[in-house]
Amino acid sequence: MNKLKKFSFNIDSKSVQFFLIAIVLFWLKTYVAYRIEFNLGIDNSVQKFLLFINPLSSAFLFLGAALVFKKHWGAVLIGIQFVLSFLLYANVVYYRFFDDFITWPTILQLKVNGGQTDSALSLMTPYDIFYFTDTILLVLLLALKVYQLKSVSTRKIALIPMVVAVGIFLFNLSLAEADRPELLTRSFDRNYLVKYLGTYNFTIYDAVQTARSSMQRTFASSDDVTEIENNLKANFAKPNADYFGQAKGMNVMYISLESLQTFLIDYKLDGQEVTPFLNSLAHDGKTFYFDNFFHQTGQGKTSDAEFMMDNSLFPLSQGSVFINKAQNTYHAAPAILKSRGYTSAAFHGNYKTFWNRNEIYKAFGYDQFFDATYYNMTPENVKNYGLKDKPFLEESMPLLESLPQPFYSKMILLSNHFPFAMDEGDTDFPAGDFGDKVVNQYFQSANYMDQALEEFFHNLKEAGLYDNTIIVMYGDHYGISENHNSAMERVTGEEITPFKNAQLQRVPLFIHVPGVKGGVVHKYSGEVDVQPTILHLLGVDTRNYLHVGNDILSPEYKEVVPFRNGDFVTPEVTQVNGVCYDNETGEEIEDQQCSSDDQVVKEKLEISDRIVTKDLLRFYQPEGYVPIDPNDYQYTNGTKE
Ligand code: GP9
Ligand code: MN
Repeated sequence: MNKLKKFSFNIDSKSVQFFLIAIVLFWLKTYVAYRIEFNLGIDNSVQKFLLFINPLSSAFLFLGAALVFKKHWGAVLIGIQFVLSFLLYANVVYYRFFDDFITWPTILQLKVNGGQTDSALSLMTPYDIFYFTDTILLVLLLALKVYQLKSVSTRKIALIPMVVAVGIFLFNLSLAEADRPELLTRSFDRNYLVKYLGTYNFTIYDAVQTARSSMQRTFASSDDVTEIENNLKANFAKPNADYFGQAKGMNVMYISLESLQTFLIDYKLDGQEVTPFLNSLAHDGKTFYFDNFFHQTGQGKTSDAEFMMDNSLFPLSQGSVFINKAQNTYHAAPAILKSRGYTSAAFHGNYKTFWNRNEIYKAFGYDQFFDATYYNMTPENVKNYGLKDKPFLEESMPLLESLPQPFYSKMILLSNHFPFAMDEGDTDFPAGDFGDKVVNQYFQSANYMDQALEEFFHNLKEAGLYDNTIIVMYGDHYGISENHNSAMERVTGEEITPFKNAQLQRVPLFIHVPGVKGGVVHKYSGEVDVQPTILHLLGVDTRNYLHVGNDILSPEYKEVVPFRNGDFVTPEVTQVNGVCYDNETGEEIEDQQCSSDDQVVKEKLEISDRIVTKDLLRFYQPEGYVPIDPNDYQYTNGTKE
């Protein structure tokens, strides 16, 4: 009780007033900046509310810290206020140019590049003084002696604003997590983190992530590479002589089929095929269709799949490799092909910061990134995460045609994304009737995607691109999670056991190579294997690259497919959570093969993790590879108004 008294009586009311004025000014200023400077895509009232309260916890936390400096707390508070204002303003200016928030890696890089003072100046206006008015006002209040602050008698007084700050922050975070689950673990997008947690908290979060990531790489050296190199070379599957170089000089186009699982291929709902176009490719004998192909993604979902397609390395077991390891050195397909005369481009109807694509694409060597700013993002064209597949693919055609050939490109589709809701008029396909809205809608949105693809293929043929382009289409990850197992039991007519669930992680893979006979390939394979398969078709030997996947078409390809969580499948057995199942019966078995495959899988994942977390490719120069410099790339849309 005595202590409490001390708290309440030893700070005079004038000081409390001054402190609260500082808090309110800082709070409102930050909120105004959020509203007028940043395009945060606020789409519901929870998000509106979160945006309004999120500067408040930072205000209490940082400004409250000034009270630790008993005598000079007023001056310290103004100092802190100024530093925070400067941080906010730096973000405002940076955003005006880059449509993005500042991150620690970019600040550190700025030091290396010497910064761009001229262009920064051109982004400032005299009105920007607004961002410092609160600091100026506080200085005036003290200088003109409107407030004469007394020193606080105990440092412990600072605990009060700290507790308030933590309270508000936890409230804020719980609302944010409810609106956007796994916000911090998956982290998705800087825009989201700022929208939900605010710029100041984002800077702290980013600092922790950056520090963790750079610690992991600090103790690595070129010695770490030798063992890995030996292992990967010993396990290398040499190219198939029948296919090697068959597509030499051709364009490459990947199409990421959002959330498409293999069970939909040839599936009929009420007698109607859900994906008639893809089904026709699966059976045309001209396209390679892989019916035992599995996704190997972790929390980074779409971006993890992209990571594997470009790098033939596994994504991280936790968090997103796109976000946490964007500063690494990579030997990605766009960079490998660059020295062979290829131009590369990524196409996606969402904004470039999502999954930190605009940063990591630089490390992969993508020349161009056509993000949402290049498309007509009208309300009727947009659903869920971005542009619907039909307008996306249509509007991509002229952009694609503008690329110098040969090109390496990827189209990342979006419409078939959880929760698979469609706008009226976009589908006349029947919904399922399985007692689960998400599952029911899945058939409609997959059918929409299938139609979009058929139109796109038609346009590619019209444009003369079809005959000189390898087209690779893959389901990026599952669409229907285990939460929907009871509806899935009705869809598949089988009980979804852990074994069955693993089998459901099949996603379709199609590879069309002009002039090469295709057919159904039953080999058990995964996303990490696609890159060497395609590079070999293009006549690029991948023997000297530190890539963990192998060419699926090689006669030496070994059919053991690791999942990111350490489970795996082979043509004979499936291991889930350490339990081995016989593929034919689905029954648990004690199997010698399972334990030796388990070793292979663990080793493969471990090697990949070492390469990625320790950033080992920076110590390794594959023979014939011309390194690229990420700093040479920038994805700002010059044509944007
Ligand atoms: C967002 C899109 C969807 O840009 O790629 O991401 P997901 O949630 O599937 O990872
Ligand atoms: Mn996805």
